[in-house]
Amino acid sequence: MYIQWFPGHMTKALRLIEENITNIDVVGYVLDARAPFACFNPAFDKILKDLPCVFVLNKCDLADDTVTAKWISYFKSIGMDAITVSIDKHSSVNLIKSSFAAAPKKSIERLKARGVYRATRAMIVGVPNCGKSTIINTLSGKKSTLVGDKPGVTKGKQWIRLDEGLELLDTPGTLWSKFEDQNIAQNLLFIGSISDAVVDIIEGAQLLLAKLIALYPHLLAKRFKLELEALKNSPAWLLEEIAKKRGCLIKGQPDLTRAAFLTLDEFKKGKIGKITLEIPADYGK
Ligand SMILES: Nc1nc2c(ncn2[C@@H]2O[C@H](COP(=O)(O)OP(=O)(O)OP(=O)(O)O)[C@@H](O)[C@H]2O)c(=O)[nH]1
Ligand SMILES: [Mg+2]
Repeated sequence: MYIQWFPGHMTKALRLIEENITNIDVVGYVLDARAPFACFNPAFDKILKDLPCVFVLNKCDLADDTVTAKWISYFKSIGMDAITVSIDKHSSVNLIKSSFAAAPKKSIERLKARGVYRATRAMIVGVPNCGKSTIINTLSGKKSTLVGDKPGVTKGKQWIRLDEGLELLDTPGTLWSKFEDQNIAQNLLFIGSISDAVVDIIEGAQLLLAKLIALYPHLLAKRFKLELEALKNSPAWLLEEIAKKRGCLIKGQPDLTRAAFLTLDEFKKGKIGKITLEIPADYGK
């Protein structure tokens, strides 16, 4: 399966980010904690230049805590600020705000030196569906921007003013314009940043099962009530087995499409367990 997904609105979104960069003091770079490396967008290297950047590892409630700790150590080791947050943690709000406040913001310092005081302007960027708008709503304490469990919910830019001297710019999700490494594209599909509609869903689910067999066999076996031995079979066999066990049948035969959607959905919602698909060492990072 070859995945390529760069719809027209993403070119527009990258242009929007580039056009607004001169007004920004700090960037909140949101990464899905289940696949942080896949969430890096090489296009940002050029656009964000030397702006201070806080990496926000989001959806930590769905990720493997041990691996999340490894990612935080990795960011520290390269001198970058990174924080872990999730929708279910109230402490996330203060952590994000204080990280933006602590980032060294040359633009604000220059203004202060001239006696001018204004709010810090933070731009929130990241791949589709990583939780940018949710983070903004959590910070503002209300539904300031639209969120949804599919990629491409935010279409344009939107400024949200918070009381305490912080203004946030929500941006649409953007991706790598071309995936040299299909492993990255697959991980983005599994975490919901690439639309299911652009792939062969059965093949996609089999690829996910292959990864889970390698990385988290115990969780997979437990969720689908299988013996560990059974995971020695092929992912294709496993998907059929899932179809049978979950009653995804058409005229008594396994309905692989339904089983594939079910498998991907259970992974995305964290029902298989707290899982991270990437560890820093694998990416030479
Ligand atoms: N479990 C969990 N779900 C989250 C978290 N943050 C966001 N979500 C969910 O992830 C989905 C996507 O959230 P959005 O805030 O719309 O993501 P986005 O990055 O703004 O997406 P685009 O606008 O499409 O680029 C929603 O269903 C959220 O409820 C989190 O920390 N944990
Ligand atoms: Mg959004």
